[in-house]
Amino acid sequence: MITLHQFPPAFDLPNASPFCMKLELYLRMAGLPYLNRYTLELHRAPKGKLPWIDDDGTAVADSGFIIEYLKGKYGDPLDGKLGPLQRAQALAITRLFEEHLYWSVIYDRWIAAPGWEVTRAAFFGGLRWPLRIIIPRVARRGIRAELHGHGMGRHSPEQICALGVADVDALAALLGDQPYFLGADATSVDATAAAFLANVLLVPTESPVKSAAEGHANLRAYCQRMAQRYFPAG
Ligand SMILES: N[C@@H](CCC(=O)N[C@@H](CS)C(=O)NCC(=O)O)C(=O)O
Repeated sequence: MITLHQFPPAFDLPNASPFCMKLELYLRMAGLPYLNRYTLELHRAPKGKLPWIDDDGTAVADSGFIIEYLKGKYGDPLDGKLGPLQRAQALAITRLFEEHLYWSVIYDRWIAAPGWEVTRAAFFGGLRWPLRIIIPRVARRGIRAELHGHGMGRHSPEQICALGVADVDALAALLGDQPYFLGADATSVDATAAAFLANVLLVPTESPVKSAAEGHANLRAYCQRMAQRYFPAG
């Protein structure tokens, strides 16, 4: 049995970590049974980040490597028929979400003042004093350092917003009027896309990036379509 180690749900989403939500969505899309284990124990994760899986004693970390592992062991019902061009498009779209848009989402949640108020209350509001004061400060300092290391955190707030909005506009153009990112059928890139878009559109934080996404009817409809199909109770 596959055990999925991920953060506990937050923001009324299956997961407020887009990477965790991506993997749970992939498991559902591929029809693979799994058990959820909600955890904050990053030190137990093989690479110190969530999600990771334990598959009957085999530990695998990183959502991308996990999906490759699952395809190798259980088959590839979603992407098996894709040609080289579609695979290249999927890779480019995945990188756009995970390696670029992700960082403006992180900035909006953890650094921009309105987002931070909401994030602090949602993630740390339940802690007892003085942890309620100390932990969020330490966590935010770590995120600030990560943003700086990536490079996104070196830009002005206006530039970070503009970069995020440009990503969202490009993704809306790539989706166009197709039901899924690669056409008529859902593929694994939709696990990434729907998880990241839900973490932009369906969160209680407000930001120019969220407003830009809300301005694209196709992105809103896509998110709804994916949620109804794969998280029908949610
Ligand atoms: N490339 C990894 C990224 C995972 C990742 O960044 N997870 C974040 C949550 S969204 C995390 O665990 N952060 C905790 C930390 O860095 O300390 C994947 O695809 O799984």
